[in-house]
Amino acid sequence: MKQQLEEIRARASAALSKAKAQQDIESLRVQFLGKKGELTAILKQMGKLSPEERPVIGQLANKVRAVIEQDIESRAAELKQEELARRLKEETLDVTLPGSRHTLGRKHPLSIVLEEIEEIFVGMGFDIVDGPEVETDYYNFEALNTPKNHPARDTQDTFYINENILLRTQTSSVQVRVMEKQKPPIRIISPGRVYRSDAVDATHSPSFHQIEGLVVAKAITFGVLKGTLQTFVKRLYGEDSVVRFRPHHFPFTEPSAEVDVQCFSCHGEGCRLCKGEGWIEILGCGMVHPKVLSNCGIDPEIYSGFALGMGLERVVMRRYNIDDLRLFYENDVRFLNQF
Ligand code: 2NM
Repeated sequence: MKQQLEEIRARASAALSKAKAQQDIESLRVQFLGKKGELTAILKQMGKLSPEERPVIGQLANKVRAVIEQDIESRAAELKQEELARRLKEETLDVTLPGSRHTLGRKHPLSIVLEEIEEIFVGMGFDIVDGPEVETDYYNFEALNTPKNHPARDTQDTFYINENILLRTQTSSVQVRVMEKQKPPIRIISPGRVYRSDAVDATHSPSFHQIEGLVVAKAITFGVLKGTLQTFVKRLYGEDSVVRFRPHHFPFTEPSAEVDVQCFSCHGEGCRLCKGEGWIEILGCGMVHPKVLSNCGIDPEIYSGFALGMGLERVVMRRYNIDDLRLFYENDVRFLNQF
């Protein structure tokens, strides 16, 4: 029995040294020390021994158990060390590798120029107002002195939801809403998206952006309009800009005008940028039609006003020499990264 115990110890030791994983160690523990293990099997035979032999073998058995337990523990510790060494080697982190860059987005060119225009008007005391893009026929046309038979209402030109509801074709509808609610003096701009039933090409889009301005107070004259727009154009295009007013027609203003700025590339000589004209059209404007004022509950005998409207895309295209407006809406970062 003594020999058997020695032999178990030797086998356990050999097997443990070959164990490759914690699982192997665990099954060896069961094999040698478990309830149905080899050591227990020996101890069960202790009854056959003489009273003299019993304590000697008992002691030896305990020693063998202790040795095996010790071997198990040290082999487990070894394996843990090996595992750590392996992971340290495998999971090395090269801190000298270049980092992964987080690219920051940037402002869209339309936003850059819109904010600049807003700042100019805010500097002259204007408020910025917003309104619905889905409008009623009344706010988009009727209130603006654009009656049912007016060509601007053609279904070819306007997106109708139904007979009475449409996508706004101008942000003047916002100004009608403000005039209805607010007593003069009124000094606002209403930038925003507008819609026209146009096919997409380099210079047309069914959806684009407008900035409209409105001033209503006592004693607002065409002179105030000219002064305000001259200031605006000089702030946008430089102090030496030359501005000209040309008579025009809009249903919601009387008199109406279009504003040109002298070509900043050729100074009026005529070049590619101004298509040989020497002048570049930048906005439409006029004195608010008395009918529009009274439609909005403002007495045209007491108050007068001027209004203006310009297309944002066109301003931005000229600023950055962009020849195709589709670039604004395609979200190609190669384009957007340039601003
Ligand atoms: C333009 C040109 C001229 C305009 C008129 C109004 C309102 F609401 F007061 F009647 N808002 N905007 C206006 C006037 C717009 O766009 C080319």
